[in-house]
Amino acid sequence: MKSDRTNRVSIINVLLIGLLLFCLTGCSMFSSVVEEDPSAEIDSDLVVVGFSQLGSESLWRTANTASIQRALTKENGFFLVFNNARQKQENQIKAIRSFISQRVDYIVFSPVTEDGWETVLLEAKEAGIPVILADRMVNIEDESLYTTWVGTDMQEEGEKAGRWLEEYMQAHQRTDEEDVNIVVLQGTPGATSQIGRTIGFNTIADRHENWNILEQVNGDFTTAKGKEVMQLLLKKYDNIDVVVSQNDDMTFGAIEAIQEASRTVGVNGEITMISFDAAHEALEMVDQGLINVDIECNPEQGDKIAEVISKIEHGEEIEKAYVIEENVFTQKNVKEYLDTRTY
Ligand code: GYE
Repeated sequence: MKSDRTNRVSIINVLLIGLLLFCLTGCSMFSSVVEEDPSAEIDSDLVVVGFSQLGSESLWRTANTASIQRALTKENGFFLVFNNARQKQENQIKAIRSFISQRVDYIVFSPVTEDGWETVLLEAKEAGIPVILADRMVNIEDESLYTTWVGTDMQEEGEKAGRWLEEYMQAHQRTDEEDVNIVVLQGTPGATSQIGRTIGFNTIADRHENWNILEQVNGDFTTAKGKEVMQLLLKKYDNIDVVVSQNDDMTFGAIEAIQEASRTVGVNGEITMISFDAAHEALEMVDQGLINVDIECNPEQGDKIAEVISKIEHGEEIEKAYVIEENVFTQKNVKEYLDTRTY
């Protein structure tokens, strides 16, 4: 087992050096494939983990990558092979296949969307490599195709947003007869966070006849797309009361679009802003009153993933899902979290 690992690690080392040289000589295609330092001396006891991150579309994603890289270090006994799929499922499938052929000990991956993973997960299972899903989920019938999942309860996050709006409307004495016109900026279609937050919010919205969802549009979890779709929505509707934006990055773009259209947002503005993630930059905007509420989604998943792998290594029982705790931030409670926020 030990010498097997040593062989694998040295093969990987050679591959990494080759890849680095390849990149240094002008290849940009693979520039983020490997972030390990290939020249580093590798301990043969290290647990080799292939991590396929879905992209770098948001502050949340950057924090999530950093959290996993911080946890799966050499000091903690891991050798991490990192791949950034740039929001493309085909890149993730390629990365997973390459991890299988490198015979890594574990595959960690954050699936960009839920469908279409059966074949590659079966290949990993047949190769005897445990797969740990991080953040998003896969939609498959055979749950034995992955070992466990570490993430957050996205549907609950959507419900929290809806419940906050219910209370807000009550506090502002908006009666049930008065229409509340809502637009929803959705994340990547088919991603667990888009599906869960949509179902969660709509479950609460369905209870209110006067909540009028004008449109739900794809903003792809990015600031640029968030701004673009918000500009279109503002041209189309002059009666928007609430924007539900399924991540902070889209919220930044939406706020820019709204302000450029000479409209106002937030606690003292015309348009109520509901956001998700609670990155530091967004929490500052909650503090300033530009975002009314930010539903936290916790990207700090690295330690839990490291813990789960260690448990498997020690032959301990593990759960099929680990759900990370999260909070809701408004102007009332945000100050106490601002200083300690790491992302
Ligand atoms: O909210 C968003 C990111 O899947 C929870 O993906 C994640 C989401 C997160 O791009 O910012």
